[in-house]
Amino acid sequence: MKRVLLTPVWVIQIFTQSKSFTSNPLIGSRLANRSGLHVARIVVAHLIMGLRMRMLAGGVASELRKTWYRDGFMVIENFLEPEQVAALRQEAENADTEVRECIQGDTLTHRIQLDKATLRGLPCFNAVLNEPRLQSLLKFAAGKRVRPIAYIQTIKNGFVDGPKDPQKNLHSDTFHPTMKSWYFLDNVDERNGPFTFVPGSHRLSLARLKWEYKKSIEISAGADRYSGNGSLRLTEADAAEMGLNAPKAFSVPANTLVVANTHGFHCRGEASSKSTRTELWTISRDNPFNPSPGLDLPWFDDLQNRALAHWRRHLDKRAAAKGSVSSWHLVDLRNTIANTDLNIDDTDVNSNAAVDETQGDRIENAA
Ligand SMILES: O=C(O)CCC(=O)C(=O)O
Ligand SMILES: [Fe+2]
Repeated sequence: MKRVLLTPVWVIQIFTQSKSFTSNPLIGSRLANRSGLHVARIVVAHLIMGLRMRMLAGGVASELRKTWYRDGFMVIENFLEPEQVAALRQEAENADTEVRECIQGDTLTHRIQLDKATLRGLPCFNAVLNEPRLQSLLKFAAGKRVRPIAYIQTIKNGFVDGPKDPQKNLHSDTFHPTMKSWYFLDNVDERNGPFTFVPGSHRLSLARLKWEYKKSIEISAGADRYSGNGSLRLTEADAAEMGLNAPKAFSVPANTLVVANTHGFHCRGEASSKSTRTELWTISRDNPFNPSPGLDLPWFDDLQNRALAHWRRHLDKRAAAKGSVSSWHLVDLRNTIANTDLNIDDTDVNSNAAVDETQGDRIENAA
């Protein structure tokens, strides 16, 4: 009965950004993927998102555009004035607001969601996020006029005992072009785990499509949890099979902006010691089958942030009812280390989300 009721939802999801092979039996159908469903979704999504990026390319320097299309990333050093960097650092350090934490392997990720109310208390972050130069780059890269969701994010490498951080394995976030950005407030190098990207791996070569076809059939028959969620992992043999470039680690000074199409293969580089990395981080994800890049409406931006915050609180309550905490639980920063024996309800990683970012983001962070 449940199957009958859910079938129309599963069919509709094929035409959205839904990516999980495990929660949608059509997306995860061996027969459908043998017939080319996964590959067809990739090709159509890439064509549409490519057009959407071109619609928003106007305000972006041609050199940057070229590297974006060719490499799948843009890097701008010395993005802000030194006084702005110092002011942002101070605001990030003193921010007295809600902090959420996700524990993955031996790494903690702390996030402050930069919604309207929070930004009122963080005027420097607010000013930077409103810079047209930043917004036009992010909108172009995302192929979407709606502003990305923004956070102050701190990665805390080696802060808990645990297995390897799963974000440190090369992966593609999802089957379609999608944007994330990092504006680093710290110097980044092998000590604190640089963002790492395989140049050109966002492009659809014939070899990539063959690999995706083969993988989609394999994953439909059962796979590791992350690939099953639609974030395909990359092994060395896979990279050789597709003739991919060597991964490039972004060891960059503080005050560098990195924007990446995380459909391309990427990971967080290994960190050589217990260390932290703080950044202004943004994510934008959309239905890649919708040809419209949408509109930048402040009320809609506010609404998506509220919906996300609401969803997180809902997951908190649901986990609390089971005597656990949600995978992105609230933390008292003065007490971070005491959090390591939490009972975490990570079933929320698979639950349907009210906002696209919520689902993509949580699955990413399980990625
Ligand atoms: O933090 C990083 O360097 C990359 C993590 C990652 O894979 C992601 O945010 O999608
Ligand atoms: Fe990722």
